[in-house]
Amino acid sequence: MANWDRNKRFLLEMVKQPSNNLCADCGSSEPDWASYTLGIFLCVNCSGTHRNLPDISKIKSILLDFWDDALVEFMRENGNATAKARFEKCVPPFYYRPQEKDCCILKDQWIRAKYERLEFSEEGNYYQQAYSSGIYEGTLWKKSNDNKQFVRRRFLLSQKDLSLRYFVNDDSKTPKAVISMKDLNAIFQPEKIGHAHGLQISYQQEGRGRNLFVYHDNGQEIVFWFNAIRATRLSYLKRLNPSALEEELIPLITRTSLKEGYMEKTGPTQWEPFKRRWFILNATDRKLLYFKTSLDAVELGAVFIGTESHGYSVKECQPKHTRGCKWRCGFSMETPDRQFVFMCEQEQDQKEWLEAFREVISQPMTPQHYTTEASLRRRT
Ligand SMILES: *[C@@H]1O[C@H](CO)[C@@H](O)[C@H](O)[C@H]1NC(C)=O
Ligand SMILES: *[C@@H]1O[C@H](CO)[C@@H](O)[C@H](O)[C@H]1NC(C)=O
Ligand SMILES: CC(=O)N[C@H]1CO[C@H](CO)[C@@H](O)[C@@H]1O
Ligand SMILES: [Zn+2]
Repeated sequence: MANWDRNKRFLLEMVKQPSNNLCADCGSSEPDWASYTLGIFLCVNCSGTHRNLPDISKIKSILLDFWDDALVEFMRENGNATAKARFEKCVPPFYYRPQEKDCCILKDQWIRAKYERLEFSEEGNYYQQAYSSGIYEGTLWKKSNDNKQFVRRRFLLSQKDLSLRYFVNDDSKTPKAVISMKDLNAIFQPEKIGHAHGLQISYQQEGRGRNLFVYHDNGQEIVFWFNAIRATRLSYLKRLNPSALEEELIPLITRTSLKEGYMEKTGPTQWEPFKRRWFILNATDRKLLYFKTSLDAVELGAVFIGTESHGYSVKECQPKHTRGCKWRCGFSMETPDRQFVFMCEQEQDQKEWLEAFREVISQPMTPQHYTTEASLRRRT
């Protein structure tokens, strides 16, 4: 019993040290689990994945389990920093390191890559070569544009011409689409897509926002695709900005939108019935895109969001009428051309949209933004 208490105290001291006070795999704070075969401190969520790798990692709770002297000594000799030096020795710069908030598949594969496949323990690891070699090819399930079905499509990613193509048939020579790395953005959207491995690929074509929704049944494959796309995006960014530091380009590889979700919207006279639309607010290009549903391939429209001094503002409001409108939390957006009225389902949502718009409106515009504004206003 004496050992039980003393050893628990030792572990609680260890886990407070700066190198151990974050989960070794997702960086979340106050880890209270540990792998006593790898010598790392973990959050409960990551410990769940370790539990699925029993040949490599064995898990105990710091507070609830019994720790004998030898195991405590092992933890002291190892720890997060030692494990990191060994298992994260050569993580490619473009490789996405998941954080606490990220989806399960990213965290699960990061843990498997590090400890099971030893993907980052030596230079030129077999698995790492797969997504670093400049070309990646295979089939993915892609949501059909006409209905909710997913269909098999062959995809080909090439670093040489900085593009992603896909083909309707396995043996077709002519791609259905050639997507440039210029505006391509790939992010996991498991909830929206309704599949744990669901990946959304967004891009621009003829000035319109477009989406592809894909998944692969195998978790390793979809994360390889994701990182192969990241590698190709990084080559594109390097070619575009040859003098920039790699650290400056890495945050630009993939972006998340400021906010997305359903709202109800009426037409320009505000007497038209309200219609539910899926909105995406992008802080980078200051565009609010809207789609018929969350899984639509092509945008219905886009609104540029400028600054207050250019006549853009948002405020809470009640609409003139409520035809077609099921939701009650309204706000309006003023632009130089017209007023928009939006209805949100929940007050929380309304608050988040208002905050998101205010954040964009408060940022100064760049020359690129003036060009975007001019082209969007011409379109409407
Ligand atoms: C870990 O977090 C994910 C969401 O990020 C959740 O779906 C999953 O159930 C969690 N697993 C455990 C073991 O808590
Ligand atoms: C926002 O727009 C920029 C420029 O078009 C694009 O590169 C980026 O991927 C977009 N972000 C999202 C989340 O789609
Ligand atoms: C993922 C993570 O944040 N783990 C921590 C484990 O310990 C190392 C070494 O000090 C830290 O750098 C990591 O932040
Ligand atoms: Zn964790």
